[in-house]
Amino acid sequence: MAAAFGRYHTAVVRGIPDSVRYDALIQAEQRDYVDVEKARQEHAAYVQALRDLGLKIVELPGAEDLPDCPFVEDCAVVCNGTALVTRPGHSSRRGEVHAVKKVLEEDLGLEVVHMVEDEATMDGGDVLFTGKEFFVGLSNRTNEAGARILAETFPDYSVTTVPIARGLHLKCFCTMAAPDVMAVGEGPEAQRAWQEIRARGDHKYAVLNIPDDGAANCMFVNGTIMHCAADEFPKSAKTFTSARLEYPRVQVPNKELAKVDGSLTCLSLLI
Ligand code: CIR
Repeated sequence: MAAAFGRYHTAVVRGIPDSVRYDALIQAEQRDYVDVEKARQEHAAYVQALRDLGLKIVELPGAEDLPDCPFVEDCAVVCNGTALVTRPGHSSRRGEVHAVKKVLEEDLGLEVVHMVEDEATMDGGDVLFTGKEFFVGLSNRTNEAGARILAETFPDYSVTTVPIARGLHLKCFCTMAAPDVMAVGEGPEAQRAWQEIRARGDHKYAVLNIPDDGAANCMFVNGTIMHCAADEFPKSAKTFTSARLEYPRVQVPNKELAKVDGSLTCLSLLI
């Protein structure tokens, strides 16, 4: 039986290692160095926001040899009591999945499927679940074989692939802001993805166009929208404020980890 959309009881998060500053993967050619102490403060505010929404927090310790380990979303896709543990697209991130798998299986009692095929890759940041179907970004990190394994793991839902030519993941610029409402960045790649979703998805969604692509990464958790902070994305924060959405909202800071392409969704696995 499918749970109501956006209802969760537990969040898995992971601490920030010092190595995030120099060694985390980046898309930009020039590194803008993460202030690790500030990143930890922002992460704590994010975790507190989830706690305030009623979630139990399970925090894995950060690992210095895994600089991208705080981005736990990429390690698994969790839906209706089953977790598909992924095979991340970048080889430097493959070691992250072991601790995540252990906690999902042993501590949280989920049924775990592990993507082990050599040719399959997937980052959870490419997997958008609407409550009714999945969209999977085909990016540098996620491929067709990964999407096929997702479809086999969750046979109750259709899986539609969306090509991503630029940017890291589908959810970098397209997420669910509320039930049946998609937040989509106004940039060309985001809009292209939205046109694919609209044309090829099985269900209809309203769209909330967000001026900054990075701010279109928001979360709908237990009836509340978690979104970007006004001092980071003034125009986009205003869009969330003035949109006629019938849900309470909370702003969450994410300035530091955004420097290494971290977004709000990527910092937790919601169960
Ligand atoms: C990476 O490039 O893999 C990390 N620096 C950022 C991952 C962000 N993940 C996500 O948005 N789901």
